[in-house]
Amino acid sequence: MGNMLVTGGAGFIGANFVRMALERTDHRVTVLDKLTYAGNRANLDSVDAEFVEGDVADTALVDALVGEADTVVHFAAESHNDNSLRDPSAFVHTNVVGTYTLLEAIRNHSRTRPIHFHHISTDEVYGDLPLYGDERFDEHTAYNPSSPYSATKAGSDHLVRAWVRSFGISATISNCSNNYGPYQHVEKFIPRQITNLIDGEPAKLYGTGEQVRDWIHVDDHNAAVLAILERGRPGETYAIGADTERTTNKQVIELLCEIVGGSFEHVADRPGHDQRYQMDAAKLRRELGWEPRYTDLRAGLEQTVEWYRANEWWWRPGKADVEKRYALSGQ
Ligand code: NAD
Ligand code: TDX
Repeated sequence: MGNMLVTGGAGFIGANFVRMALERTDHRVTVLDKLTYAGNRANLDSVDAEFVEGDVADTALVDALVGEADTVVHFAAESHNDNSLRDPSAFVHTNVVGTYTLLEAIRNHSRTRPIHFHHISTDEVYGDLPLYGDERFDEHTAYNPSSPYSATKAGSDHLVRAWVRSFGISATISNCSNNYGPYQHVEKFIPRQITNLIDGEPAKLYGTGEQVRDWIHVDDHNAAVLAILERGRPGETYAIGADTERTTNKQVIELLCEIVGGSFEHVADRPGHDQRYQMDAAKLRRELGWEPRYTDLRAGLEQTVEWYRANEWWWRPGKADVEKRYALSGQ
């Protein structure tokens, strides 16, 4: 039984990951999370993991925690593009300096025993694709990030590769497409629309809504991360995406309006809005035998809507503030 340190484990994807890792593996899990606005201790209610509140950029704390781990899975990040357009500073701190701090701790402890680092990243590091083509991103696509968020994630990926090549640490990277599912913060596209519609408010579509995201259920993402931890090759990068049928933001909103009931309105567009993301996960499927389980977006959304209906206590407290912030930018 090994010790796994999970950073950002009180956030959306991290908390779902901790639950899955405890169910499917025999690792002991320690979570390091700063509990920013996006982190919620309740996401780990009745979960058998040790919880440490702290910053991934805190050198002494991180070195001590990495010193107890065999595996480190790094989810902690500032994760929302719109916030990075309002104030990028926390993105540089957490996504760049935080990742650097972890890498230095891994380098330090790797001198005396094996330790593996898995870095969770995003398809946004590749920039965007033309709306109407068939191109996809894969592990060989050149980096071309658009927003402060994606630029800091791109920077963190480069740091990981440099620490592998220059210092010989053991690390893997995964770049995943847009996630949805339980425990996602109401600032993000799908939960924002579900909770607006539950409140009898219109869903909010940026600009024309013709942009395309490559939606994947959070459990499919996390199952891929476990497959990489178990069977991935150190030093490698894996693209993660579920090959969901191409769906525009407008079509997602229309689906949600049908499922929850209600209507949508167009609001101000996001500056520099990426047009289309699409991942080619052939390497992950071929080499690690991973397959997504949620292949029907409508069914996945219905299940997610049920979760938000049943867990209003979870999302209600932050909802009004998020909408107040969006209103300031006409969104
Ligand atoms: P989230 O915003 O829901 O959660 C982030 C977590 O990190 C929170 O619990 C927060 O408290 C914690 N955190 C933030 N700054 C910290 C710091 N300095 N020290 C310690 N903890 C800190 O994000 P998410 O959507 O769960 O994303 C998790 C990871 O997955 C991120 O690295 C993100 O870039 C990546 N990712 C997300 C998506 C997506 O669709 N959400 C897709 C691909 C990749
Ligand atoms: O109210 C909205 N209306 C709207 O039309 C919001 C919040 C978003 N949108 C659009 C913008 C995007 O085209 O929906 C799409 C999805 O938006 P977000 O949920 O903000 O996601 P995105 O910017 O695509 O980034 C997400 O996927 C990649 C995550 O937030 C990142 O952490 C991840 O790296």
